[in-house]
Amino acid sequence: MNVSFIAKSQNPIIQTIYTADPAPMVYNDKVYLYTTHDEDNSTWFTMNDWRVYSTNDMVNWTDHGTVLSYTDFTWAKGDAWAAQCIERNGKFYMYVPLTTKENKTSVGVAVADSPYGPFIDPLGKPLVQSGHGDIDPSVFIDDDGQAYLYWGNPNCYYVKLNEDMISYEGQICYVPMSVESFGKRDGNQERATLYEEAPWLYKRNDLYYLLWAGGPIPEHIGYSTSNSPMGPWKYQGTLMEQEGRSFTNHPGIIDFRGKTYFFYHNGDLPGGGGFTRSVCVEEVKFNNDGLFQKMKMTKGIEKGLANLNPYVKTEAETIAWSEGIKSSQNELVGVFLTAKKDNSFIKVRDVDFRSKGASKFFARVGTTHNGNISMEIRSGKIDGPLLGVVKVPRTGGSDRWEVVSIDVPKTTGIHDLYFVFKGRDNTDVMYFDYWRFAE
Ligand code: FUB
Repeated sequence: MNVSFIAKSQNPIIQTIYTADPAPMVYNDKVYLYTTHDEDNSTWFTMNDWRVYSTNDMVNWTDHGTVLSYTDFTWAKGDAWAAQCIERNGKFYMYVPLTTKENKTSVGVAVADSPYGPFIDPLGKPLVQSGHGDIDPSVFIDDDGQAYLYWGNPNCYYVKLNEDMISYEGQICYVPMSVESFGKRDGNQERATLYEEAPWLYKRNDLYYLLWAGGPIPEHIGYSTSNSPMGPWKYQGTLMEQEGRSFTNHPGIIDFRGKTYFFYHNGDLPGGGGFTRSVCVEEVKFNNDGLFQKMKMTKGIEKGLANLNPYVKTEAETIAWSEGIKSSQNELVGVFLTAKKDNSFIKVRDVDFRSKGASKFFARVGTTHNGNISMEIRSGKIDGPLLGVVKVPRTGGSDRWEVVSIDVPKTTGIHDLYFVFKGRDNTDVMYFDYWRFAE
């Protein structure tokens, strides 16, 4: 990968682990991104848990680790596939598909007091089961307070959720799979329309949008609109054609600080593919009639929405771009980074030192190696001006840490920062938990 690509890339937005099935949520002027997690080297949808990331600026993303696992549901045997979380009255409801111990697909729900969890299963059983293809739940609360749960492959189902968000009213409804609603699929007897899976319900200016992954495989993203959250739906075409080395895709869309963002996944990370996917984001543009302008997969958001304050503790896992880094978590420090090899690095965008300037740097680090392990702090580019070098003490493991401090030349203004990890001939070079600058 050459330096100019590094400088410009924001997509995929998570590089430290494989993530898929993005489910963004806006809460208290911040974006939370719930994802599924493809295990490394997967050759199937081997997925055990759900993760959450957050951002204040759409370019630096903080990894909050695993928030829920299929093992948190006593009745489930696996398949932690595409989920979505929503807030109501200060509680967070996460709708998840799971395979039951009886080998049936189902949708469960878990509740938390915070977007970071811990989430618990209030029912001790599935919330809803149609008997066929109960995957990919998507939740939406309309302006009148009525909540809807959509899901399903190859059928598309919905229920009206009760106000408690953990029960529903009436029967499971089938969305009619008509060509007018979902477009025509050629030559497939089983599916008459383009609808495959992954419904996502969204509203803008009184128009309801149902986004979905469309077939035949490899999937594209299509969408339909309606004047009601229950349809009837009118097919409006393709939002994003198939591309990006993954045979599935999955839509998620939010409004945030006056802009609209579309999340999806592809296989674009090194080692990526259909079972090792990565989440990406693009800004959405609308036509005057309210329909989407078709979009392509790009290198991502070019301009962040806010600067980052370096004078407060920043988690090492707040990252705009990284290479050669893995994230893990433990009881002691929560989520932390492991620099896997010499010259691996993370980039943090738009760090605002202001006019007062920084002259000290603190970081919590560790390594198992003796001597010659260091972390360079550079500004602007991976080989940009050197602000300092932290010599990393041998702590003995990721369960033992030291806070180190160094003086740095007075640094003012706004810069991208690069933390470059040095340890020639070593693997798992060092661990990095947090950093902070001071005057
Ligand atoms: O991630 C597993 C499955 O692949 C999801 O449930 C589908 O939407 C597709 O992305």
